Amino acid sequence: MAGKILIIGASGQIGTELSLKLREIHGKDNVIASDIREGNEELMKSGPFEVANAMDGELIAGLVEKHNISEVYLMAAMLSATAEKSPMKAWSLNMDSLFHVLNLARDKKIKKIFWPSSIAVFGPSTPKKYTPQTTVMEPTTVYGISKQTGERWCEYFHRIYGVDVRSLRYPGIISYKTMPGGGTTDYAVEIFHEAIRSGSYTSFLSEDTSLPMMFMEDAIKATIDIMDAPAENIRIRSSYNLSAMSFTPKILAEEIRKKLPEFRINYEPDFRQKIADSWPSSIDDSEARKDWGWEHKFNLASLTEEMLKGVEARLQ
Ligand code: AKB
Repeated sequence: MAGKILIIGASGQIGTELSLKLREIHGKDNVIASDIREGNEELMKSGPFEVANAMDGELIAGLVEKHNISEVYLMAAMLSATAEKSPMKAWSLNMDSLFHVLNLARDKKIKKIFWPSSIAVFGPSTPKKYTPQTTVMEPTTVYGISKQTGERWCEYFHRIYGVDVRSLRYPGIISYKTMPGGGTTDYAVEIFHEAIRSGSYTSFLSEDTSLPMMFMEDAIKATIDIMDAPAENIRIRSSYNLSAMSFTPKILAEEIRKKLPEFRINYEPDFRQKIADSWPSSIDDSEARKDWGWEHKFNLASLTEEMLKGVEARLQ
């Protein structure tokens, strides 16, 4: 690797585990974690950390120079549910931070960017089942609009300036090390914590709401795989569909009950139901499988087993 890696938004749900994995691969001093707030103990102890606001372009440029950075993973974002409460703030964070890193790459200060998109780029007029890579995209959430716009800009910077930017449309990501914050798919993480802590959970999505989901280990693998793939294999420079499984709260609860027979679930859909209803229920990710060999490992049964084990160990 010519330079070091900078992770912006390293204290978040995906940023934490991505930082840990990249440090394992490249060595701790070659991966600089940064976020507006410090992360959990495991992250803070694992290597260098810089407190930085992703919206401060000068600060980010300064970190790139100071640490001789060649690759940036921009994981900072305001997610779907929180963004609906502060639309302008979400737009500024999600777009400004992206422009800062795209401009650094255009100006040849960095060589490669990873930027996550989301299934939120799709909207109610998109085909809901096995949503194809290229289709109608009319997102109705602030978060979805910002991700779709970001995708267009990534492709533009690649086409016009030759920027090597790579992106994935993440489904809901399920993990136990760091809690997600402000997403619509968060129920699928909360449910495990409540199943172990109290034996019951009230879902903010209805029992039959099917959404695309993925275990964290697979999401990290996909992120590293797309970044490691030869540039010529990355034909899509907006963002790749990515999929592992789809399930509803009811199906997930049934899977949890196989291990914890006493577990109970109630349903009290709130404003997040509308967001979920506007998203695909399953995703066709054949382009990612074809172009750079994407394969997922975890299904509903193995994800549930890992989550119950992981959450239990953390709550002890
Ligand atoms: C959210 O629910 O907002 C995110 C996402 C699907 O991008 N987890």
